[in-house]
Amino acid sequence: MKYELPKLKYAYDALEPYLDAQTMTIHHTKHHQAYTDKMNAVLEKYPDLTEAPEVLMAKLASLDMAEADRKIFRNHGGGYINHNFFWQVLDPANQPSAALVKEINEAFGSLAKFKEDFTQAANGHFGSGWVWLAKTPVGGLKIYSTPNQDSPLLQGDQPIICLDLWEHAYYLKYQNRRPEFIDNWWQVLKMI
Ligand code: MN3
Repeated sequence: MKYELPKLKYAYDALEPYLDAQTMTIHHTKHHQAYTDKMNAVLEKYPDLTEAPEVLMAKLASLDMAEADRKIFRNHGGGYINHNFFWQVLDPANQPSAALVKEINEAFGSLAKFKEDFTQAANGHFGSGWVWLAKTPVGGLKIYSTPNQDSPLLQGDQPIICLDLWEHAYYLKYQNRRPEFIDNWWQVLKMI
């Protein structure tokens, strides 16, 4: 089972000036491509693992794999899955979801409080990783960050909103100004 790099549904400059075209191009065609290729290379060794990467990730610990390969799939399969999701939540065609806003209001008190908590989690994350709004198996909403390319699927949660905190996501435009990148990212998130 070989996976292709999913095409972006919008142009690389569609999120300007907040996310610049050069960063988007390199992020998609180089970084996401590399995660995809390395995931394919490890899955090639396990032809019986035919389920979707998201399904495999959710039961990673029980997969019949060598430990070194499990780690590779966690990192590169995670990179493949997380970036698929990242591009989707930034699609300019997204409409704010009244249902999601209602859930967020119930969980965090208000949209403003949610944004504050999410931003705080992003700014507080050390090193590379992601910050998530995720839905737990019992339906609650949680904000947390994960290191590296770890997916919420690893703990049984479903990602709802995510932000890539790796330097490759922002460094060309923002350099060391990660808080500014995080603030500007809200401008291109149209789901809420
Ligand atoms: Mn990335």
